[in-house]
Amino acid sequence: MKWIDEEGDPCTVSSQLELEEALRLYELNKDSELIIHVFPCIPENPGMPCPGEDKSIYRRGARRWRKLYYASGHAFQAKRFNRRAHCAICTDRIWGLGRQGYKCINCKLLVHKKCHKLVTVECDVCGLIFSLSILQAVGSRDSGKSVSSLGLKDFDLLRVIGRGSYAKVLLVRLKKTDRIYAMKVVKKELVNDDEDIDWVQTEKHVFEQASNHPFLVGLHSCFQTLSRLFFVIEYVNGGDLMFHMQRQRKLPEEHARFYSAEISLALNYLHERGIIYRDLKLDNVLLESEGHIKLTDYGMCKEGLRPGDTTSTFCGTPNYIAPEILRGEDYGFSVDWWALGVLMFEMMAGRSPFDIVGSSDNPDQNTEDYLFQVILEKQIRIPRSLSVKAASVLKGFLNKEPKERLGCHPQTGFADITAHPFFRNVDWDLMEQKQVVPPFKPNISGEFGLDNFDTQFTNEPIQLTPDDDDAVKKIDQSEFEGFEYINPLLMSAEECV
Ligand code: ISQ
Repeated sequence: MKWIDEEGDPCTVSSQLELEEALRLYELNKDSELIIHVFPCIPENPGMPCPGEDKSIYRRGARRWRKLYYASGHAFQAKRFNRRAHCAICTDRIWGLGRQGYKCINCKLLVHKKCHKLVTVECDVCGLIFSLSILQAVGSRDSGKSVSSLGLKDFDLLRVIGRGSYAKVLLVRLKKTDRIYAMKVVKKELVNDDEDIDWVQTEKHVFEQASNHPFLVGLHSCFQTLSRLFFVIEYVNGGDLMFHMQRQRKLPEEHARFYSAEISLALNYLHERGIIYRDLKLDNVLLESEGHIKLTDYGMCKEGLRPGDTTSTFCGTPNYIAPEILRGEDYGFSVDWWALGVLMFEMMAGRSPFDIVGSSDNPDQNTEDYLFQVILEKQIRIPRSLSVKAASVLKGFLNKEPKERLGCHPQTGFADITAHPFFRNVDWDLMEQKQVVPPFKPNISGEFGLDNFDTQFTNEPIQLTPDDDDAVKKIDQSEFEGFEYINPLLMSAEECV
């Protein structure tokens, strides 16, 4: 038997006790319906479908955007607990079928669903502004006045500023406020299997968390049309590190120290929240107008990892992929510290640690497989022009063995980085408060700083192609239910009304 929980996920019911629990929850939650599917046989292995079970019957619910429940500044998400967890209100164990517990996505407070309204302690992560803004937003919703979602009509589309395999990034103006944003546009027809759905959901969820950190680009809002998903993102006008490296060739160690320290703080913030970034590269490090960094693009992130947890998906940008991924091993946060090593090498040496002299003339050495072989086997040679401390930090991050890599010790990982001689003079607290003056202030020229973006993009025509009715008909719109979002932290008072 499979019981469909409130999120639309199937839960196996394999004993009378579990069936009674499903019935008890149905009564307790005053749910409008109790859905149970009965199959003639049991799954081959736990978690596998039963013989004859068509998984598409669950698709609607299973992929629905995770709902947030707000109370005292907390943003709770329903969760299923497979370990011992206790409610912070009544202290009883959170147990039973389905998502009986709520977990605050910010401070991780655990409570029973039935207890969440009793929480009086404010969320300590977001503090007062967050709860006030949420209350403002929720208050107007509860009083029947909806917080209207934004739409394409609310924006002037100004220019193309970037493009990836899935998405196009536009520079846009919110008409109501004249504020400028970046807008990531994803065609729904490209989001067509479970992995793609996960990707969009993860990106949105990481974005929501990122809005609380100075070195991560934050999300303003999300909306959709029949054919597209839109992420309205904070606009960072100084260009990316790839753009700047193409003009500087290599950076003084002092500059590389500043950028790598800010990047380390951003990565550590994500790791502390169970998120592996998995896509650190020069193109994803943006510079804001003063010269501080902001990481962007969370589509490759993996979330939900607890300390010591691992994952195994093969992904990343070839030049930055860590050896443990190439070896097909399970991996964790270590892959981000490897990528930081590659990026620091590129900044200080002006080339990749895996560039092979003359490889462009030899077709055999110009393949991805050859690059992977080099990453796995070649000993990294640090240019003699670099200082001893720089050479040591690069060797630390570029250790092919993740257990021995700088930053990867389960208990002291981040402290090992901050204590490394290369970072000796960094005041990490000042750095995190953006109180350290950046070594380079981008020249914000051209309208909106557009001179800092590649003309390959900015010269592209801006219009979005009209919807193709036949393609739109094939899209299951229920996949995208609940995608709309407005970030109360980034909204000004007049926008909220
Ligand atoms: C924000 N500002 C500038 C460029 C961007 C590219 C991708 C995502 C967000 C961005």
